[in-house]
Amino acid sequence: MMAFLNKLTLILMMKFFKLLFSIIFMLMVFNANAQKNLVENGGFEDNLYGWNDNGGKITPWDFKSGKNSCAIITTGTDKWVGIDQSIRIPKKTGSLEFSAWIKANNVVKGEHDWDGAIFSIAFLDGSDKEIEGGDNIAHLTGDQNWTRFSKIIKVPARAVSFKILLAMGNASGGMIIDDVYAAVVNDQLVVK
Ligand SMILES: [Ca+2]
Repeated sequence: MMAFLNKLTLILMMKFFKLLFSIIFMLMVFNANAQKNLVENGGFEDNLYGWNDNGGKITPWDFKSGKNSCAIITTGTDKWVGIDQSIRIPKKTGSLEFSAWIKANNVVKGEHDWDGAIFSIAFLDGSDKEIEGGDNIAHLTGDQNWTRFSKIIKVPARAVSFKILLAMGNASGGMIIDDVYAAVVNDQLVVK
């Protein structure tokens, strides 16, 4: 009887360790795939440090995480008001994943289809000239609760850096932004 119980304990312990090791292994794989955020001060906890500021305001009144976010508020539909950040692309990057949390309040766009509260990516060559391959990730009008907008974009061959643009583009009203993120995509994970 004792021998049987010992054997049972041993089997149970082995099962437990197998489970423990597979959990540890999964956590290691998960960590290896969690990529570094390339955006400087993407959560606006350090004011507008790292951003080119053309009308952004740090606000503690409404945010997604931390203590602050960035609000862009406009009264007319005749201007491009916003913030941007240019970031060098790490070597051998195939694709980049971008995301940001955005909330919109009463956004009324101007006369063009592309006007509105905008989150977009532009790619730049070695002379800081914009090249094809950029994309719009969010284009909002009206009201929108806090929503995470994200997209994986393939890096064009000649791209040296990318620019993240968050703006009220010829639109009135307000947008609030938090947790802006850009990271290299582990290409093995992308289903082709
Ligand atoms: Ca924040």
